[in-house]
Amino acid sequence: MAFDKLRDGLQGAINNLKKAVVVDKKTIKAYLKDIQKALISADVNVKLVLELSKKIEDRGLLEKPPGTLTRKENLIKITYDELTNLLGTGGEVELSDGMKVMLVGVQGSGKTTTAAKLAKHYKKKGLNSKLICADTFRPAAYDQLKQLAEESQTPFYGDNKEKDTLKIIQSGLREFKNQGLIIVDSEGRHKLDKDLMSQINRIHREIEPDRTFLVLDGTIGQSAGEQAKAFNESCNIDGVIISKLDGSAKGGGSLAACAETSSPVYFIGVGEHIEDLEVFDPKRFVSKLLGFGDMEGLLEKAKEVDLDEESAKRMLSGKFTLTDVYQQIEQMQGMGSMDKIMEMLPFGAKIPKELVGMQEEKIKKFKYIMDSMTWAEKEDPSIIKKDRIERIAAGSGTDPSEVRELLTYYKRMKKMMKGSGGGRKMKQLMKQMGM
Ligand SMILES: Nc1nc2c(ncn2[C@@H]2O[C@H](COP(=O)(O)OP(=O)(O)OP(=O)(O)O)[C@@H](O)[C@H]2O)c(=O)[nH]1
Ligand SMILES: [Mg+2]
Repeated sequence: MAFDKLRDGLQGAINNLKKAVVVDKKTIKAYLKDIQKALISADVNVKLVLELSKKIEDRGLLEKPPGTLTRKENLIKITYDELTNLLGTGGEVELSDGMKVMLVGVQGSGKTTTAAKLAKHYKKKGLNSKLICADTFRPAAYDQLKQLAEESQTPFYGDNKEKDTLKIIQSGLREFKNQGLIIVDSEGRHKLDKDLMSQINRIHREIEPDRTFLVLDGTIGQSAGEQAKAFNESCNIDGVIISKLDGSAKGGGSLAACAETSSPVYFIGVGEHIEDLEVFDPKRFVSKLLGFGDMEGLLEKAKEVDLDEESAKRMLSGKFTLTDVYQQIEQMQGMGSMDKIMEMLPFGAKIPKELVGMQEEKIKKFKYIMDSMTWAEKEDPSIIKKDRIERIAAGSGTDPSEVRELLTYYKRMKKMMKGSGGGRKMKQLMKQMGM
């Protein structure tokens, strides 16, 4: 698999470090050598690797370990921080019905496959995805996307007789009445040639997509940076999707190279099937690389996990939405034992017993359910009526009773936030946060 080698290399470095008796300059040097080797073999640019190890070294030598971390543990935490920085930004992109999304990229980078994957991903989240084939360059493009659209049961528009791409898109938009999340698959060319760029520019001006994503082939490693830069300059992309990371040992290189050009990577493609798309979240990604269990413990010990300030403020103002529940669950997943988490949440001891005993499985399910809700539904769950409950359950592969259970849980939490005990706890929290 794609990141196995990188993961093994990084975890090998950490294991060697753990065995060391003292943490002196020599130990740190040896540790950094291992880290460098792992990154370079994943095709991360040597200059970036050297910068990263310099930062780890400096911080490792100078920094007072936060919380109850030992120096050794802090070195690992610093590695986590710096790798997260190296891989840049990303995370879930909130799209909504009524938006137009355009995919661009060179030939064979994975645009058509990714278009179908995105349609499926956002459909699962409750959006009304639609696909337009705007590739008049490659003869089989129409059939390819049509078939993928059928597979994902997504409405499709294309016209294999029309030669003008712009006309096809305009007809498609008319046919779809500009409703739903419209994903436009565009054509690719051999290289970054002028024709491709001017074609994309022309479509851009006319169609004005709400989001433009560059699809990059992950097997090209660090050369991904050049492409990201070129597309950034000529057609103002909003972010990158890196495909084919399942079969490539160079994934680390392409991720780091995109980050270097300040192009956020939002998704990674990890297979040929339409389900093989993952949201790219650098923090989660790096903690997976370094070993989830280890990182959980470390971050907890460093007491780095603050309750998100925005979220806390919203709660204080009496507005408590499912988005907040979602964030809590996200935090819980990265943080280890439930009891510890409870100590940090503002409602402390007032947490319902059943939640404290809540299994990891259930937490995951709640997350899937919320992933299938729209943003508006998470902000105001009272708008979720019976038919939506059924669709959300279907979209998330859960049972309607589980969706209802989540909604009940939310209502109880909300009530608790309003209660007087909650208020007192809140004031404590406010004080702690210096508000
Ligand atoms: N293993 C793997 N294969 C992928 C992935 N994404 C795309 N592919 C394969 O890569 C090949 C090219 O993908 P397309 O989606 O046709 O690429 P494209 O950018 O639309 O190509 P053009 O339209 O010719 O420019 C196909 O055989 C896909 O099945 C991925 O994440 N993993
Ligand atoms: Mg294509």
